[in-house]
Amino acid sequence: MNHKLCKLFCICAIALSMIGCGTSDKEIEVPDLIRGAAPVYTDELIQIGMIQTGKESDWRDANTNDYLDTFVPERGYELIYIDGNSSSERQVKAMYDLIQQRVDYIILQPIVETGWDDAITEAKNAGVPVIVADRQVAIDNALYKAWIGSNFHEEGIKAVEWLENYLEEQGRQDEDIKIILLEGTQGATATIGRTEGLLEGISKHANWKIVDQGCANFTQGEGQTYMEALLESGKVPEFDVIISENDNMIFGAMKALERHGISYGPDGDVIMMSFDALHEAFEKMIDGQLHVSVECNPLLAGTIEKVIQELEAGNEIEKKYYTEEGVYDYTIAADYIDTRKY
Ligand code: GYE
Repeated sequence: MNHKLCKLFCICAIALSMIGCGTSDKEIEVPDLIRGAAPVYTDELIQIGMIQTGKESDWRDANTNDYLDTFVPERGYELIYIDGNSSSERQVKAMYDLIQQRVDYIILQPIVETGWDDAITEAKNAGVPVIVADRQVAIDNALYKAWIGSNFHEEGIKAVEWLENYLEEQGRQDEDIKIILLEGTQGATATIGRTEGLLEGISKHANWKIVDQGCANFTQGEGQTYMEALLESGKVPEFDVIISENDNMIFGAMKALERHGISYGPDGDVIMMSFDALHEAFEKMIDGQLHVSVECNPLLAGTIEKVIQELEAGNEIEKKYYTEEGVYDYTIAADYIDTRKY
């Protein structure tokens, strides 16, 4: 692949001189299947098949845009983007299609961890390298090249630490604290890791209690309908905290609270916590509606591109690459909002 490398090097040099015009955080409509058009250099581009989960959240849109901005012909790539449309079956089928096309690499962002044994084994046998990103797959890691993403368990722990500090600052550390936990898609690493981290931390406080725990699939619509159904059922007459496993679900929950006349956020009663740290979450923290968002970085394509370049050069790579992430609450949101990239 030396000719590819040389081409890539030249293209990267040009692309680097253009940095600043390439990325956008704008939401764009992503067609179901995109083939990067590269009429002149097609046979020299590195062909990448990318299997996305779907369009369930704003985090996901930022993540998709990052791939579309990074793996472009000008940088030496042809991207075949496949939207999994929130269907694991569709994702698995896409994997077999890409193996058949003999793409140079498959980037897989699985919806759930299970069900990948046969498809990834097939890719390995066919000599098509698979890079897993964002969520993980529950298989022998020798079957794929590397995984790139967040430490979701650590994110859950950080959320609990924030709540401990906040309650202490408010002098409420000995109060009974009733928590509603809104979970993401079941079987997804982001849900598994965050839930484990949260439950581990929460269980250390005898006076904290989870009064309701349920799944809203990471979407704003389900966050709202879940919370509305819960409030209407009267099952949970009192609660102090809502922890939502992503920003979009808590935005939906906010609408439900408003409809029921319940005040929330630093300017209200209910303590509101979520994950992702979207730009909109910063706006809501500044507006006094959200207390904290634990960061989860969707911009993974740059690291993946480096991994691919190492593989092209025949170099050793790591098995796991974790992204660095912080915790942002309403007291500091205004200082950071202008630096946010998604
Ligand atoms: O937090 C959520 C998205 O897997 C980290 O999936 C990702 C999660 C993210 O839909 O907003």
